[in-house]
Amino acid sequence: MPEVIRAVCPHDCPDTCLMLVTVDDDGRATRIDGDPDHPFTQGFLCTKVSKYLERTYHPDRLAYPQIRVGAKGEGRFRRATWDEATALIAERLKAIIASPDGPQAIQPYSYAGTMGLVQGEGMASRFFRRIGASFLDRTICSSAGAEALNLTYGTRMSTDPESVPEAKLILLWGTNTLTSNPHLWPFIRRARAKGAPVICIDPLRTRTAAVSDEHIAIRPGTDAALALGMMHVLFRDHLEDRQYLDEMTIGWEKLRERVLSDYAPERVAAICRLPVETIERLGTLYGTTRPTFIRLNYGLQRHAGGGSAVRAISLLPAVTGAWNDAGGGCQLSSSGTFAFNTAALERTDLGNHAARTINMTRLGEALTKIDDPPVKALIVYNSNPGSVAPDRENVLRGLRRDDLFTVVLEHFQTDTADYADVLLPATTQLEHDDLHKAYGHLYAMYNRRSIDPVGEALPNSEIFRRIAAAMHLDFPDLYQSDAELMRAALTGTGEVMNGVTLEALKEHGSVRLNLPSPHVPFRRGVTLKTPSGKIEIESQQVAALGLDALPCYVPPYESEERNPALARRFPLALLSPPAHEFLNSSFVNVASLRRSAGKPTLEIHADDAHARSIADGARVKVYNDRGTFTADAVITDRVRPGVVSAPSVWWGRLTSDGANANQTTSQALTDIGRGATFYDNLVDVAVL
Ligand SMILES: Nc1nc2c(c(=O)[nH]1)N[C@H]1C(S)=C(S)[C@@H](COP(=O)(O)OP(=O)(O)OC[C@H]3O[C@@H](n4cnc5c(=O)[nH]c(N)nc54)[C@H](O)[C@@H]3O)O[C@H]1N2
Ligand SMILES: Nc1nc2c(c(=O)[nH]1)N[C@H]1C(S)=C(S)[C@@H](COP(=O)(O)OP(=O)(O)OC[C@H]3O[C@@H](n4cnc5c(=O)[nH]c(N)nc54)[C@H](O)[C@@H]3O)O[C@H]1N2
Ligand code: SF4
Ligand SMILES: [Mo]
Repeated sequence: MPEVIRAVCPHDCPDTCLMLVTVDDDGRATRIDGDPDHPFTQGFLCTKVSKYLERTYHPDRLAYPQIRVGAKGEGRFRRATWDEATALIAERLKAIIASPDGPQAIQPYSYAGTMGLVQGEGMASRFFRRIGASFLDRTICSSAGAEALNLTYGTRMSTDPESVPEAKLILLWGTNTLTSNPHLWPFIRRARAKGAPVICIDPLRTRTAAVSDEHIAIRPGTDAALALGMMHVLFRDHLEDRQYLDEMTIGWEKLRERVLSDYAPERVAAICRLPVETIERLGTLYGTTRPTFIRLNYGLQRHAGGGSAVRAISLLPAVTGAWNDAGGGCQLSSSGTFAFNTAALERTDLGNHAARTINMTRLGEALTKIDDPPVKALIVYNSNPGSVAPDRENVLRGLRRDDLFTVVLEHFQTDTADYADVLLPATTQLEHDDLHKAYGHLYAMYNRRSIDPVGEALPNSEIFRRIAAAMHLDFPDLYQSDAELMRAALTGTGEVMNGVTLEALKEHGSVRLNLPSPHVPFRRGVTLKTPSGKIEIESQQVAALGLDALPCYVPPYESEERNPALARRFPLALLSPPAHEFLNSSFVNVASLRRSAGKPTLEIHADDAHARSIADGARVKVYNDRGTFTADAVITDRVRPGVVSAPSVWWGRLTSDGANANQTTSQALTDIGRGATFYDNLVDVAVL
């Protein structure tokens, strides 16, 4: 009899779906579905993860450890045993630790290949802390917005997504919901059925924008100005909620003065390249409707002023008091609502706290420029920086260094794996157990292993245990089992986690946090974890970063405002958001998904195409001073003049020119949170 096992989608996606895996009598998974009983998953999986079995049983899955035989980057390996591979890693790491460079020359590099707590940083953190390696500042995705919310609200909490059907107005702001957060859509649809208009603010007419009631095609990187312009309308027309502002915030009077003097709709219209009427109407609609819900997402943060933009937008519901309403407020990430004991799981008490920290967004620089000490060993897990990190030419130049020892834990031979000295096969989510929080809902989740590992693959946790053993590291915390790691994460967790026990998680697969339903995080009367206990519209902590204490508009680095000479040479703003069929660089090697994604394309407006004699379908090169990639031109009004879009993130090794959009992206960091600025990227395009 086939068995149905509850698992959790491990991917970096706000939806964290509960999955049902059907396993037949000989232990093979034959079906994968969304759990119909889960309140957020509601019985469906997205386009990509519907193909998770094709990915899991892919003929290219890494099935045994391998050691490099070719030149660096050639991607040629020979088969090794686990003992041989871990012995080699132990020997090389010990030699670096004993050398004058010391343990800080060892660099972990990881992100969110799996969001699982155990197979994420659980054992890895313990290992790197115990050996005294450098730390990694994990900034490639969400740190600008996360930090902006921490500074403004003291936490990363959001509107309860299940309360969205109560909203009477929905702004989808810098989010391609249908692609990157599809399980929110049924809740939006319910609000819409009751009459709530859905307005999408995105430079691109994405599939989400196309089905919204209105699409506002803002100029990239200017969202803070739009939010402050809306506030101008709100204060000018007395649409603010004084009671909420007085009780719950500090600095609102100064904000009022600021937006009334500096952010008049006429000025904002010029900055955002939108009609004045749009700003007036949006401000009025926002101020005269309750409850209002804003889904803001990561797209708008990947610019110089990404942190300031999140601060400004997240303050709109403070100005109107929308935070006080069920279904009102805004949602960026709910992850701060969870209270797993990550300190105990990752043993953040251990190790050399004075070790340096490398910003993952600047991996290219770290590998090619930093010398105190240089990075001598790079250990990559849960990430594919050879495809996804900005300024790819620099990253690959660094990875090519002969004196760099690189270990990659992976499912596949990715762009990064090509550069490994030792390539180790890791298990997928179906092959290991794990615990999950979510950043788009309020359920803690348990992933039960459903099949045996493919080949000799091992979970990340076990790989680090084996490397520790090969190094003869004599610390019991490095040898705890996955079950013990889960217990650590679930012990001493606080009230919000009451009821979130391993037993309950195993039984139900998913347990809602101990919160009222709906959870209204910033209702009047709540004390926040900021220094003042209030929403910090004016923030001394922000001022200490050298920024304005009040929310403000910070123009893109690569813009006429900040670099007119560059803007003349490279007049087109390139966005490279995820393709519908891919999850960052995951799934690009899954044949059915790659077929449906087609080839690397560049969407360009007819005006910009004609000015360059580019015909629809022509092969073009997209370039700036950092690098070049090629794509097929698609002439479309889905992009506005001056903006081009290259759906991403392709693997260089699977494209005809070996390149991808990150050839052109920069290592510059956001104003708040030291985050990546993938979409702050000027290019030009020419027929090849
Ligand atoms: N299918 C799919 N789903 C995913 C992912 C994936 O790769 N594929 N990735 C996952 C991950 S890691 C993340 S972080 C999330 C990301 O989810 P989203 O935040 O939705 O991410 P993006 O697609 O990068 O950006 C959303 C939209 O922002 C727009 N945008 C770009 N610049 C600006 C701007 O300056 N202002 C405004 N208003 N909009 C702008 C882009 O055109 C894009 O349509 O999605 C997750 N879900
Ligand atoms: N141009 C451009 N670049 C981008 C983005 C963009 O929109 N445009 N998006 C950015 C964003 S938002 C993000 S979050 C980053 C994402 O960057 P990454 O976190 O690197 O994400 P993925 O590309 O999905 O690669 C994850 C890798 O982890 C591996 N993996 C999965 N599970 C496991 C496991 O259990 N063990 C091990 N050892 N490996 C595992 C997968 O096989 C995959 O190769 O990319 C960023 N780069
Ligand atoms: S929507 Fe997100 S969480 Fe759900 S299956 Fe797809 S990637 Fe996974
Ligand atoms: Mo991300």
